[in-house]
Amino acid sequence: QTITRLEDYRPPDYLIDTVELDIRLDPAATRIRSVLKIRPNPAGRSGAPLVLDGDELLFHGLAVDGEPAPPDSYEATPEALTLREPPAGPFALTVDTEVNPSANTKLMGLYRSNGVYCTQCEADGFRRISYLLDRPDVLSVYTTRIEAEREEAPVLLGNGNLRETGEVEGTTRHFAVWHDPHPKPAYLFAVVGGDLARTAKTFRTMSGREVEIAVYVEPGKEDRSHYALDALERSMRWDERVFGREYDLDVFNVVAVSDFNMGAMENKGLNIFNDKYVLASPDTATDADYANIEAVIAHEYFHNWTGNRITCRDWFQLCLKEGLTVFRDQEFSSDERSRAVHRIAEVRTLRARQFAEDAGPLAHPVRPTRYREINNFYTATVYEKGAEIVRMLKTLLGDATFARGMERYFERCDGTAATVEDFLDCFAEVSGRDLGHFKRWYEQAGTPTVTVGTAYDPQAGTYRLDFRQETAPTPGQPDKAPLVIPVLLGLVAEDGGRLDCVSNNLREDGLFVLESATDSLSFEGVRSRPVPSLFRGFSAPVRVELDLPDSDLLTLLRHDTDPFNRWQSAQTVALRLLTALARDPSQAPRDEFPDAIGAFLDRSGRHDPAFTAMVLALPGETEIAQEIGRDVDPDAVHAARDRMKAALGHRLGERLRSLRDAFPPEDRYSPDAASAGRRALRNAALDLIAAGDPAGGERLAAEQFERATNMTDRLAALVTLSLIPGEVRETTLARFGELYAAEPLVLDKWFALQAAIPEEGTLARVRELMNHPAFAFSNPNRVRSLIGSFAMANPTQFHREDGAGYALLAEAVLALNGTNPQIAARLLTGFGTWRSMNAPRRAQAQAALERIAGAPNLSPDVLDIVQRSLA
Ligand code: BAL
Ligand code: ZN
Repeated sequence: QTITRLEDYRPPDYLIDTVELDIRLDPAATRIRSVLKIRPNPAGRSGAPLVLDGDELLFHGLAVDGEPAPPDSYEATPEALTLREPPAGPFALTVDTEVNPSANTKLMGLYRSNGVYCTQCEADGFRRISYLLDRPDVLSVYTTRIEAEREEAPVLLGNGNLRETGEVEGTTRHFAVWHDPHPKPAYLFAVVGGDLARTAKTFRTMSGREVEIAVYVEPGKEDRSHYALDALERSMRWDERVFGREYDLDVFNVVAVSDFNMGAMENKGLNIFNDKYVLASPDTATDADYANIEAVIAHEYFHNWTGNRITCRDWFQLCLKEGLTVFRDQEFSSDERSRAVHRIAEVRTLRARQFAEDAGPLAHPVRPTRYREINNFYTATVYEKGAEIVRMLKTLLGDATFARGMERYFERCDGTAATVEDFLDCFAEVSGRDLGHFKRWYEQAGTPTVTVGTAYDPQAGTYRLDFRQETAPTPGQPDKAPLVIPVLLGLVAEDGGRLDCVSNNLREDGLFVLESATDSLSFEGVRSRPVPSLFRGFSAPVRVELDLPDSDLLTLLRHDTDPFNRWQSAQTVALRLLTALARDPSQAPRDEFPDAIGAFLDRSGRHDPAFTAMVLALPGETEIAQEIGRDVDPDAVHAARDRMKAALGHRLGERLRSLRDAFPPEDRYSPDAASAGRRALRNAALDLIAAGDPAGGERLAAEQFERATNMTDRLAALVTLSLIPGEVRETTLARFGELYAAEPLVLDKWFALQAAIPEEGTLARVRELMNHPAFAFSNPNRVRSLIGSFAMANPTQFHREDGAGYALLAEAVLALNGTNPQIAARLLTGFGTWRSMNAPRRAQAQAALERIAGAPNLSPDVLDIVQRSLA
C-alpha cells in the first residue's frame, strides 16, 4: 500500500481545460466517451508521460487529436491509461470506457440506488467512470451529455445549467446536455438518471437573478421534500446576508438517494444526498432529523463557495473546505435556532467523537501529513476540530477582522485550488498578525489539557489564575509544542453578583490568550473571593482541569452570564460524581447534585426548555470513560450512570412530572426550535422519571407511545421503554416494527435503538435483526443503524468481556470488506477506544483486530485502519 505525503506534492504535469462527456446509461454496460482538451502544465515536468487515473475500468479505445492511437503509444489497464509520449503542445484525447453500475457495490463512481443512476466522486470516484487526472488541483470546464431509456430514467441531471434535451431518433432513448461554466475538479462531477419526483421554487438572488432550486425524491415522497427545500432557500439567503456569497448558476438541484456512503455530496449545482438528510414528515422524522436536514442542506450549499469555487490543492487540505464549511453550517444553525443550545450540542458531539479520536490510535492532525487511504480521513478531527480552529481564529481576531479575512479569501482564492497557508495568509494580512504559531492547531494532533490554579489574596484584593497547557503524545508525534489557546473568561462573585476588578492582560470582551506552556493572569481590586468562569462558550477545544469546589460550580450553574458555562458547570459536577461512582461502586450517590438540579428546575421558568433539557442530560458513557482514561470497565461506567439517573429521577420525580404537565403535547407538529425544545424537555423528564420509577415510567411511556402524533414523541417513548425489560417493551417494539415496515428510514431508528439496549441479550437480538428482511449489508444506512449503533452506542455490549461484541463487529467488517470497503473501514473505527479498556477487554479487542489484520484480500481502507489501530 503506497503512502502519500504532503511534502511530496508536485503540480500536475498536464492540465485539462475542458472535459466533454457522453454517457450512455445502461444498467450493466454504461458506455462513456470522454474528450479531454489537454495541455502541458508550465509548472510541471516537460515531456513527461501522461498518466490518467482509472479504477476497475473497461477500456475500449483511445484517439489523439481524432486519430486512433497506435497500440504501442499507450498502455491501458483498469487502473491507469498511460500515453508514453504526449504531443508537446495542446491536444485532444478521446477515450472510450465501459462500467457496470449495477455491479458497483462500493458506491463510488457510477452506481444504481433503487434503480436510480447516481454518482459519488469524492475523493477519487471519477476514475471509476473514466480515465482522468483525478486530483483536486486539475480544474476543468465540463459539458456532459447523458443518454438513457426514457422510461427507466425520465429525469437526467448533470452539473451546471441545462443546455439541451431531446429524443434519440428511432429509439426509446432520450438525452440531456448539461454545461458547467465553472472550472472544477473531478471530485465535484455528478450525474443522475432515474424516475424522480421534483419539488421546486424560484429563488431571487441578491443581485436579482432568478435561480430554480429543486429537490428530487422517490415518486410518492414529494410531501417529505418541502422542509429540505425551505432549508435550502434559507441557507442561500443566509450566505448572502452573512458572508456576502451569491449563487452562481441558473439551477440548484438536490437529489435524494437511498444507498449512499456519506451524508451528502456538494457536486457543483447537483448535490446528491443520503435520503436520510432530505426526507422529513412529522410522522417519520424526529426533531433531530429536521435539525440535521437543515444543517446538512446548509453545509452542502455553503460548499459552493468554500469547497467548489475555492477548492483544495490536494487532499491534505481537506480541512480547508470541511472545517470551514462545518463552521459556516454551525453558525447558520445557531442563527436559525438557539445559539447557546446549539453550541452545547456541538461540544457534546465534539467530545464524544473528536476527543475520543484524539485519545486513541487513530489520532491525527486536522491537516494530516501522510495517508494511505484518503477516504479514512473524513473524520471528526478534520471536520469538527477543523471548525473549532476557524472559530478560534474568529475569537482571536474579533468579528470585524475575521469578516475582512474571509472577504479577502473569497476574492483572492476564487477559482483556485488552495491550501491552509493561503487561507491563513488572508487573515494574517488583514490583521497584521503573524499566525505562524496559531497554525500549529492544524499540525499537531491531540487534545490539549489546560490546568488552571487560582490564588486569592483578600488583604491585597488580588486574584491570580495560573495556566499550564500540555498535550499528550499521539501516534507519530511524541513531543508537543504549546498552542495559541484563546480563553474567554469572566469572574463571578460568590453570591452571584457583579465583581468589579481589573486586569491589564485581558481584552475588553474577556479574552486572555495562552500562548506558552505556562502563563498567569492577575486581577486587582478584587473585593471578594471570585469564582472563575473559564473557556466561556467553549472558546477552545481543550480539556480543562480546575480544582474548584462543587459549590463554586453550582454557583456558576446559578449565576454565570454565559449559558454554555452554566451548563458546563453542572456537567462537571456530574462527571466528578460519575467517575467516582464508577471507580468505587460501594459509594452511594449523594443528594447534593439532585438537589442542585432540583433548585435549577425550580428556576427553570427563566430558561429556554431546550436548555433545561440539556442540563438534565447526564454526561454520556463515552465521556465518563474518557475522563477515567485507562483500564476502563464499561459495566461500572454504565452502572454508575444508571444509578445517578435513578437518583435524579427518584428525588426529582414530582418536579419532573409537573414539568411534563407544563409542556403538554402540541396539537399540531412544528419542527421549529422552540417547539422542539419543549418536546426535548418533556422527553428528558420522561427518561429520568423512568430511571427513578421504572413501573411508573413504563406506564407514562406506553401512554405517550400510543397518543403520540409525531415521530419525536413516539420514538422517545420507545427509547424509554427499550430500557425497561419486560413484555411491554417487547410488544411495543414489535408494534413499531409492523407500523413502519414500509419505512426504511424509520426502521433504521428501530434497528439502532434495539442495538443500543445495554443488556446481555442484545448481541443475540442484533444477530437476529441482521436476518430481518429490511436489513441489508448493501445499504450503508441499515449497516450504520444496526451494526454501527451496536459498536458506537452500546459500550457495555460492544465491549463485552467475553469478546463476543468485538467478534460481531469483526465479522461485519470482513463481510463488507470486499463489497463496500469505505463502510467496512468506518465500522472498524468502532475499535478506536480499545486501548483504554481494562486488560481482559484489551486482550479480546486485540485478538479481534489481529484476526481482521490476518484475513486475506483486505481492502486498502480496512488495512489502513486495522494497522493503525494495532500500531
Ligand atoms: N465532501 C463530502 C461531504 C461533505 O462533507 O459535504
Ligand atoms: Zn463537507
